[in-house]
Amino acid sequence: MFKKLFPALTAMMSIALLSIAYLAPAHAEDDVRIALVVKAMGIGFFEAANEGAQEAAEELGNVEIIYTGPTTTTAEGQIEVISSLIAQRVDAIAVSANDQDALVPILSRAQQRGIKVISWDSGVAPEGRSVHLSPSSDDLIGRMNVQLAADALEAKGVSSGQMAILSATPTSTNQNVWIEEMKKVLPEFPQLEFVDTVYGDDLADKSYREAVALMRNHPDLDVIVAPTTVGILAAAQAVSDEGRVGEVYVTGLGLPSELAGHVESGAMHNFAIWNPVDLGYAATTIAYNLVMDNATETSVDMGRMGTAQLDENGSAAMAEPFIYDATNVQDFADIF
Ligand code: RAM
Repeated sequence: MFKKLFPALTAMMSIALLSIAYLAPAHAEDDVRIALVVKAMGIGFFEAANEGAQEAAEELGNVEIIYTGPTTTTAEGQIEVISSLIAQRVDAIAVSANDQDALVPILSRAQQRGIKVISWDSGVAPEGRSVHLSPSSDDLIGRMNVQLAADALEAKGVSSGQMAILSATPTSTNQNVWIEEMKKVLPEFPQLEFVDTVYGDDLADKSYREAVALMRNHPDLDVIVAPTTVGILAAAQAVSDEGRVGEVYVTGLGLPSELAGHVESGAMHNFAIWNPVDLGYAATTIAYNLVMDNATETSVDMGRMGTAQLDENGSAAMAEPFIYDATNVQDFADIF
């Protein structure tokens, strides 16, 4: 009897094993899979945010982070990436958007399929996501960038001067809001004459060329304000290469690890940024709590970063930016 049954049993067992192997997804069954979609791969700021996301994943225990994004900062590239994440049936998508409106249709589709969607850093319009996490309040960031330009004039030792903005892409939600806020407070800084805005698309080479062009088109330019980590680094390099250190100051938002040398060379006096590791950590924790149905209309927990207080649009701000100069930039250069 057993002899007869044995081959049949082993055949059944191997079919069962094969089908288990076939059906088993690459991730553990109960893992919460959170996709961190960035503006583009290869940007230090987002890599630091990914470190924070990994930290949150470890703390939460059953989270897998999928760190992804297009090769350049386009909405089309992000739409492709998001389509593939929908096909992979991730649990949540946390995106820093290249365009606040262009991503709405694909993210609405994700939401219809039960995927939780948040934006962080650079926002998506409310129809396309449930929560948006800004690094800090927009008006504070705008005012701070103008103040940094005024600080640069002081460092240069002039009482008034020209300032230009080198931004990321023309459709970048965060930079556009910050520039709007900068323009609102400019009248309070009569020493600053605002002369131009250009776009380096968060590409190192384009940002560099735009910075060089700014200096050529405005021979009396005193300050380049770049509210982007890619732009600020490229502009500092361009000022150095053009031999304009001490004449044109660069400031804005950047990473101590990338800029310490330029502060030392004198191409920059000071600059600001919030902690990008914390931002990735907070975004991941929010996404996780949404998946777990652990949020209310007005608040959601961000782990060690406290509680995000959501306004009527589901937006929250994380913390205040910090200012770096020759006295402290080295202390942070190893962290982000
Ligand atoms: C770049 C990106 C990002 C922005 C920072 C300051 O890394 O544009 O969205 O928040 O700069």
